[in-house]
Amino acid sequence: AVIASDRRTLVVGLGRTGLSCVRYLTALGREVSVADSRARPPGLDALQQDYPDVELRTGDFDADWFCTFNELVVSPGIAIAEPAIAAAAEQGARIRGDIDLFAEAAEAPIIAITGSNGKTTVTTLVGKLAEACGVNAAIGGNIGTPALELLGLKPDVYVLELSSFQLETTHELNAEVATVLNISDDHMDRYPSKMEYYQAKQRIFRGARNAVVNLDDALSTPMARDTLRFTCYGFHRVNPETFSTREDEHGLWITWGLDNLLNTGDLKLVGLHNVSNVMAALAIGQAAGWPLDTMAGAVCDFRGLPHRCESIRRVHGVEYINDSKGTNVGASVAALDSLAPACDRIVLIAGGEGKDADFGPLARPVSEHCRAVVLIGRDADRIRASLGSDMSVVTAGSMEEAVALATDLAREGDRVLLSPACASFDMFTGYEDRGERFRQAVEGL
Ligand code: UMA
Ligand code: ADP
Repeated sequence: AVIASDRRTLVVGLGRTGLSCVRYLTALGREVSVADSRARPPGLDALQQDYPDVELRTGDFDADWFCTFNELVVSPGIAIAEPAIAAAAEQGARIRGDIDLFAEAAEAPIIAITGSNGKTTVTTLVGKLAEACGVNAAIGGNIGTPALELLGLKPDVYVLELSSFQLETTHELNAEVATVLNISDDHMDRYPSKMEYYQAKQRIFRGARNAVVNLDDALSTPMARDTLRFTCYGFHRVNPETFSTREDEHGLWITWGLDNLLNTGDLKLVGLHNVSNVMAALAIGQAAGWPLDTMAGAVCDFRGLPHRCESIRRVHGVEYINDSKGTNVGASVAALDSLAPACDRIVLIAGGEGKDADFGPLARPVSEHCRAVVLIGRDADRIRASLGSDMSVVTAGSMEEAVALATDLAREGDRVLLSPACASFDMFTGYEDRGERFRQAVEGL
């Protein structure tokens, strides 16, 4: 028998996720309360209008109150190490997240995509492949629409982009296809060490049937193999049952097994990291059983997303590229390495809120590919300290100033690249705002 207290759930956080959890749980007839540390959390009006009976407590989390619940559904923006959450867990409360609730209720197979970089690009591309193959896909998760809002859409398949925060609170996802695209440092302000971040990502494989594995990144391989079926991809590893690449006089090909599948010159996406993303998407579609020829045509039509290595404009022989979504060191390293071959030198605009990252890995690509670096934002000095002393580095107080300085430093044949390696919240409302300000400054030149 279910006792009354078994039915009391505390939803922690009232952002998009929290609100989706309130909707879902109240529809199941569960008694829910909500906690949010902010005085006026974002979903407040919707909650008060649609759920006037749901108790909401704002301000500092109250451990005593948290301990009166036996289930906490925690939003991804809140660390489960928060003392009040840890205290409730200690008392035996079950700590879960929206994806855990979703996995229990999903009515169609789940394709689940995580990784430090490329998640949104691959998730969107997999959605396009599904569409081309006549498969009705519902797309959500970290990409924007909370997963619980996809329930009821009756799709053929769910395609979810998942963050390490969402996976941390997911016990069994049971995905049809799961992948960790790559692992490099991110969110080190939320994890005690790389190990915890890596382990959170690995949870995506729990209960999965197919794993898509990036042969170029050992950390993308499932730790526990069980009965998982592998579909692999990676550069220059032509092999049966593998998506790979081969170079010949016609350029770089993507291969499936021993056969050339498509020429990367036909892709509209820019950069080698995107060739990796295309192979990942094809491998996911292959694991899901979609027709290869249709997928090969559809990847060539995909133009990519704004703020991700997006070419804005060419002025006096200098191409300006907006990679504002390059929000960690690994992303900016990939952007530099993959954009450098098609230009003389790069003038990099970087900086912002560094999330306690180690900027050391930026030094090599900066010294190999950059003519100069323009730094902005709070952690500019930390980045400067990580770059070689022979690199020309200047600091700017605004995006407009950064673009003007970069323009002075660039020569014909160069690229000016905004790829900050940092979060944006010290100067902008988000990466879109930062990228938009870059675009406006470039268009004003
Ligand atoms: N917050 C508080 N107090 C609270 C609750 C939240 O200060 O009590 C703050 C958090 O610290 C965070 C912000 O509010 O800064 C938003 O947190 P949230 O958990 O309420 O976020 P949601 O609005 O529910 O959005 C979340 C994801 N956000 C995060 O993981 C921070 C969204 O990903 C996702 O699209 C959405 O769920 C739907 O699934 C965004 C993101 O930035 C794009 N993700 C990170 C990333 O991609 O790097 C992980
Ligand atoms: P995410 O959703 O994981 O943040 P996006 O697809 O939005 O990933 O891309 C964000 C940034 O990460 C891009 O602007 C690019 O700089 C970098 N990036 C994209 N794909 C890859 C990849 N496969 N490997 C390394 N970096 C990548």
